[in-house]
This record gives sequence, structure tokens and C-alpha cells, in this order.
Amino acid sequence: MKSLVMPVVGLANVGKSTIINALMGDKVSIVTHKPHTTRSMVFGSKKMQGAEILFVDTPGIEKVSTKLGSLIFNSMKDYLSSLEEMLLVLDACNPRIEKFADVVSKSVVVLNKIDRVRKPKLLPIIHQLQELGAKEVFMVSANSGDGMQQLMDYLRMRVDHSAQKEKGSLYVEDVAQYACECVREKILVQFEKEIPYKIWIHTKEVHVPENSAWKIVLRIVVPKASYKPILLGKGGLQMKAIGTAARVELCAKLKQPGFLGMEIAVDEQLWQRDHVYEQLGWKTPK
Ligand SMILES: Nc1nc2c(ncn2[C@@H]2O[C@H](COP(=O)(O)OP(=O)(O)OP(=O)(O)O)[C@@H](O)[C@H]2O)c(=O)[nH]1
Ligand SMILES: [Mg+2]
Repeated sequence: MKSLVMPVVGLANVGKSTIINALMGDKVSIVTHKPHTTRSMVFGSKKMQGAEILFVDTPGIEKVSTKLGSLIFNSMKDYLSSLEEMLLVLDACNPRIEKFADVVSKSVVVLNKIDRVRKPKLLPIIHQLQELGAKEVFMVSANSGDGMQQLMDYLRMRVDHSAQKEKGSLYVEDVAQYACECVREKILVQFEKEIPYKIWIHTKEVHVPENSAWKIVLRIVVPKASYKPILLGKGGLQMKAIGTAARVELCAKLKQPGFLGMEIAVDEQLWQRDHVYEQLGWKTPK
């Protein structure tokens, strides 16, 4: 099978995850209106006849003053310089090309959110990107779907021209990670300020048989005891609503009914623990 690995990079909140979900025709990565929603690498494998594209969703490349934020920032800088090719997503309203001047020449650039900008405003941006040697420039609105088919056709053509790889799938879908992300998305949308950024979710139990009901139990770890009643809400109703929304989404994804259990644990040392960063995919420097 011919395959193409396509990392999708850019600043926070520019629509990287939305673009991947639209190209996949399926939700693989969570999306919210808040910056720094994605905090791990997320993989989505799009299979077509005899071809596969592995999209790699990545966190926004912007400095944040937490240990996790700076770990992500430094790792992403290294990752970017190691790449031979990437899909660089810029917000058409505020492209901030200068942040990526040194990688534009190895990028397929996607100007997203064109639904929010007048077309003539795009011309000097495109010109600047071409001057910097962009491989291609696409103008899209991932939300409305405008321009997305052209982007997909181009990627499909690129797989056809890429080297033959060994047979077999590049990627095994990670149900456990998706379940944690699904709950984190609902928490991000529901709660203001820092709480959603301070929690860590991991799986306690994952049982996903092929043709019968699934069971997934998650543990939400918070660094302060005071967060727990806030998350739970009055009579636990808030958490219940979040659980229900996530379960409905997981049922649709897994095409099976199932049980989603959640518990909240307090660990004041949470963000001092290396294994937390490692589970998120970021190695802490020794
Ligand atoms: N108007 C408009 N909004 C969009 C478009 N694409 C994405 N958005 C919105 O932009 C916000 C951020 O989208 P995400 O896909 O989470 O952005 P991201 O780049 O993955 O963000 P991080 O994971 O935080 O780095 C969401 O509210 C999306 O609905 C678009 O084409 N037009
Ligand atoms: Mg994202």
C-alpha cells in the first residue's frame, strides 16, 4: 500500500484539528474554541483504495508558561526542524508567517478560515508565501468545507507519487486515548479558565470487544482538592452531563452501545510526575 505521513502544524487555534477531522471525514481529534486544545500528537489514518495518508495532529506551537507548555513548545520546535514536509496551517485573518519563515519552503501551506476574510486581502499573503518557497498554497474554510476537496485531491495525488511502503496499516486506532480526549473536550468547553488545562485523564479500564458492548473507565486527576466539587457540580450533575455527552459520542464512534465510567482523583503532585508527561507523549529532560 502506498502511504504518506503528513504532520499538520501551526499556531494554536488556527484550525489544525478541524482540518484533519474534515479531511478524515470522521472526528479523530478534539476541537474547541479555546487555544491549546490539542496537547498530544493525535494520529488519523485515512485509507483510500490502495493508499493511506497518516495525518499527525500536533499542539499549537506557542510558548505557554507551564512545564507542559514549555515541554511541548521545545519538542515541537525540534520536531518541526526534523520534518521534510508538513501541512502548515495559518489563520487567514492573522497568518503570522514570520513565525514559520524558516519552514515555509518545506510546507504545503493551508490558509484556513477564509470565511472570515475578504478575498483581496489574501493576495499579498499568498505572494509572500510563494516568495518564501511554499510547495503549494491552499485557501480553505475547514468549517464550511470551502476548498477542502482541492486539498484532499492534492494529497491523494501526492500519495500516488510517493514511494511504495511496506504493506499493512501505519496506525492502529487508539480507542483509550480517544475516550480520554473526548471527555477532555467536554470539560474544556464547559469550564472557564485554568481547570481544563490542569487536569489529566487516563484510562483505568478498557474493554472494547469487537461485536458487543464496550466498557471504558476513566480517571480524571486534578491537582487541587477544590477542583473536584467544581467539576462534579451540584449533586454530580455537571460530571454526569459530561459523561453522557462523551458516551453518546463514543457509541457512535465504536458503533456499539457501552458504558463509560469516570472517577475524580486528587494528586497535588500531578504536574511534577514524569509519567504524566510521558503518557501525553512528551519526554521530560533528565
Ligand atoms: N470561522 C472559522 N472557524 C474555524 C475554521 N476552522 C476551525 N475553526 C474554529 O477555530 C477554533 C479552533 O479550532 P481547532 O481545530 O481546535 O484549532 P487547533 O489549531 O487544532 O487548535 P489547538 O489544538 O489549540 O492548537 C474552533 O472554534 C473551530 O471551530 C474555519 O474554517 N472558519
Ligand atoms: Mg487542535
